[in-house]
Amino acid sequence: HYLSSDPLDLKALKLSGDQDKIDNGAHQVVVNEDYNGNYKFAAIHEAQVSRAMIKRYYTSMYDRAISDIVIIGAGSAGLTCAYELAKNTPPSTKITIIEAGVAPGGGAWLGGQLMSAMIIRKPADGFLTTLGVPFTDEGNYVVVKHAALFTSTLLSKVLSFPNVTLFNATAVEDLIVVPDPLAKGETEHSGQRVAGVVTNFTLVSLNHGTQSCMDPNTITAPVIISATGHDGPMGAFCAKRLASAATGWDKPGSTKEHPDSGRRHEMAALDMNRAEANVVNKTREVYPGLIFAGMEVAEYEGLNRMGPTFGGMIASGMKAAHEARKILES
Ligand code: AHZ
Repeated sequence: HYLSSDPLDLKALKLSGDQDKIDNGAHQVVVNEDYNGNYKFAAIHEAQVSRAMIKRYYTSMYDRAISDIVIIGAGSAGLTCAYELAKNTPPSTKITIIEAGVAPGGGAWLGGQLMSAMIIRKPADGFLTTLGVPFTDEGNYVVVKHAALFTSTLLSKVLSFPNVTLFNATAVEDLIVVPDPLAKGETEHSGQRVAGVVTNFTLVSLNHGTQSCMDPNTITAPVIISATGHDGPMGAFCAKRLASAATGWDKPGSTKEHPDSGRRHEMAALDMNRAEANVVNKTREVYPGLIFAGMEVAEYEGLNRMGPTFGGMIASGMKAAHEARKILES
């Protein structure tokens, strides 16, 4: 039943070298929805499946490297926010949701103590009416029979907006913090603003302690909404990052202690433009006979990290070699 151009004919394809036939899915559609022993699917080539996923995923990543709004965390708060924004902003607004878990929804698949019912106090029940989620009215509050009904409805509506993109199994592991071009004079935040997020696949983020440097990726956006909850391996992520910043620890070059590690220094948030030159310029003998190079300089000096750009490492390595020769020759 197969045409000669059928992609399942690997030998013919290999001989012809015709990648178009794989890309364009040249195949014969012979289907039969027969549950009496003769069910037939349309033929498919494995590469079609791979390419259908890869093309979409990496096109999305490419597109969303510059977003308008990033929402961190797809729990009840993050998803509600995404819905409200998608409904009330122009359809060209790029709303990007980063969710660390494989399953979006956070804790909103259940009510309290792992029980099913979801209690919502008035007047927030208006949102259920907007979504079309059924509930019972108990006077001062309403009850959705199962939290999963709320979350699955909200999730499906959020994902139906063409301008909403969800990257799940992806964690925000730092913030991009840059000098704020609009800041006037000395401000509480040293004239800096958040300008994006630093991301990695969650499985990578959870393994930084077991492998040396697995560099992240970045997404820039003028507005970041952090709704990471308080539980789980990365809960309250930005709240903790900002608590560090409030001590002055996060200001590049600060000499204050990091509140968690107690170390005098630790690298600051990501800013490619400041980070690389600072690392090179601060590469030096930090203790008689001990030179720091690369990101250890950023850790020691509390400098910005640069993310996946390696010129600073090369130049810092060069400078360290130069400093070492100076010691040897002195
Ligand atoms: O996986 C997390 C969850 O889905 C995700 N998340 C956390 N850290 C992240 C990171 N990068 C990307 N660094 C991350 N995603 O954020 C989501 C948070 O959802 P949630 O349900 O935990 O938070 P929420 O604020 O939407 O809802 C909280 C629900 C609670 S907890 C609570 C109590 O303990 O008293 N009461 C309510 C109503």
